[in-house]
Amino acid sequence: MNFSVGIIGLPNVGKSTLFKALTQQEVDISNYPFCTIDPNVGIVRVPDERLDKISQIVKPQKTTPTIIEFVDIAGLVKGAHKGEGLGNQFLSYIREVDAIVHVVRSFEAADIKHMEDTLDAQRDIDIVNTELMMKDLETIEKHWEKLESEAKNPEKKESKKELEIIAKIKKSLNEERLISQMNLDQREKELIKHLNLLTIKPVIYLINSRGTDKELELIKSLPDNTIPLDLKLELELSELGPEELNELKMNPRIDVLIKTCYKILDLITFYTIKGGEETRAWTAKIGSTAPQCGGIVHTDFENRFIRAEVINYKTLAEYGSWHNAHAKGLIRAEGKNYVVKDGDIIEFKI
Ligand SMILES: Nc1nc2c(ncn2[C@@H]2O[C@H](COP(=O)(O)OP(=O)(O)OP(=O)(O)O)[C@@H](O)[C@H]2O)c(=O)[nH]1
Ligand SMILES: [Mg+2]
Repeated sequence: MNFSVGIIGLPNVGKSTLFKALTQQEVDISNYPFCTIDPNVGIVRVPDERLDKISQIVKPQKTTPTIIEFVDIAGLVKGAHKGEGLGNQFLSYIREVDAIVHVVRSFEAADIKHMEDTLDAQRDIDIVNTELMMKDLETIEKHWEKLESEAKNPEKKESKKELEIIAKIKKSLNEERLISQMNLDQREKELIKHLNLLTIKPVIYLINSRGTDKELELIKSLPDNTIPLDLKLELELSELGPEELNELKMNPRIDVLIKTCYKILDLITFYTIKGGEETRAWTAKIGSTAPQCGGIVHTDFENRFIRAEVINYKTLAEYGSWHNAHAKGLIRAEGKNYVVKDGDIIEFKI
């Protein structure tokens, strides 16, 4: 199962710099606004100490990490929902991603043009969020009339429920609150999924800053899921090998961002070891059952599922070898209702 994360924000704030640091792809990061027009798409290996440890224990021929997709989207400006700047077209790219990294400039650099001329992280966040909310309101308006007439039909109970949720969302958006801040439950989210609303997606705010006192002053009252990161430095570090990093005593911090993406997307990692041939990490939604996770690996593992043999990473690491864990009877047989836990190592039996 692959999940994708869209990188958005005002022009010239460091979105492509982040994309390049994450993916090592050669993309244009020239110093002018609207440098990116068509989206850049790249796959990033999810860093995972547990996978490394399992590999040390199992010693497979091959180790395969799980991946996450990042999409670097064009900068957006005030009035974008009405077609300002590069206009509306970029919004369709945001519709397709599962989560958003919203890059906000908080670094000082006289030579790099800021669309709003001064540094003000909260103002910039509000500009971008307002555009997304306006677009969501527009989507809702388009859908409203049709839904309202459907809801009058007593047989269409779902339409009535949907109309109620949408009325609630409209109120929230008009009060300048993102849908993601509304605590909708899973059923409500399902009912309006087809509308592909933008502000329902979970967001991480990435404050692009060197972390000087003055810069940090600007980010004191920002929302949850805010990560300060110096993207220029991260890009430089991403180009160095482990030895050079060691010499400089520097550690890249970009992994924090990838891990936070997992957190906001409610994802877990499970592992397969395929008889010692290949140790591999996989991604699933929290709450997935054993057959559902089987289906991520191979359709047969879902359709012809009999049982799963499971040991959690923690237990395996404690016993230090597959053989010991097996001998002690620590590999459990689980049935089709078993909810897979983060860190489970699974052998699917069909
Ligand atoms: N000083 C400094 N410059 C930065 C930093 N991050 C990015 N830049 C510079 O800012 C300029 C724009 O960076 P990009 O990554 O292309 O910005 P973008 O958000 O993708 O811009 P658009 O595609 O035009 O929307 C480049 O010259 C970068 O080198 C930073 O942390 N500090
Ligand atoms: Mg760019």
